[in-house]
Amino acid sequence: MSVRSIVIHPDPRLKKVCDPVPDLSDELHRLADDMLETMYDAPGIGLAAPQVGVLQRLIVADAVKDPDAAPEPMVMFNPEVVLSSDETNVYEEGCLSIPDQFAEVTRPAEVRLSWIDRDGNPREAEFNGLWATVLQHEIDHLNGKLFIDYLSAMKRQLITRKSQKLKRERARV
Ligand code: K1U
Ligand code: ZN
Repeated sequence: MSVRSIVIHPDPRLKKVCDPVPDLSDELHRLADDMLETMYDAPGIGLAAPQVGVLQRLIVADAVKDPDAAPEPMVMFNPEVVLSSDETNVYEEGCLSIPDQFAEVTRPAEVRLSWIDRDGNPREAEFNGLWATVLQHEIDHLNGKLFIDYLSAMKRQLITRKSQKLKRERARV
């Protein structure tokens, strides 16, 4: 397993609609393992394949908040929202592709997802709380959407400029 480098906004790869994953392969399993390692290393609670430069529909997440609790790594190939609640939740979101920037985003409080698991089995389950927020944020990444796309044009521009500056500074060192 290895830690991959994370694509920083603005970058055209973060605006692309990703392709469905065909049959699972050793290469895709390796990518999933690398993404989990990259997420835990960051540290983060989710990661989508385009954030490591791969334009395929794969996400990983672990939204267990308690640092003393056992980790719950989740790997989802071709995840889809099949049902969303009318009830909403507001959460201050961050993004590993937009370091140090946070903003409140309103999303459905509960979602039912379908996906293909690590073993190639089709799965469906409901998620709420932080899990629902993170998984929707990650699925948005697969559709070329970032959390700043929910903000006003002015806030989005401000955050984009800050991220651009940070990206330039990182490229210099
Ligand atoms: O997709 C990503 O960029 C990862 C992102 C997921 C996310 C966080 C919060 C709300 C929605 C989606 C992150 O993990 S940002 C880092 C973060 O939130 C965090 C890091 C360490 C401990 C706890 C949270
Ligand atoms: Zn993100």
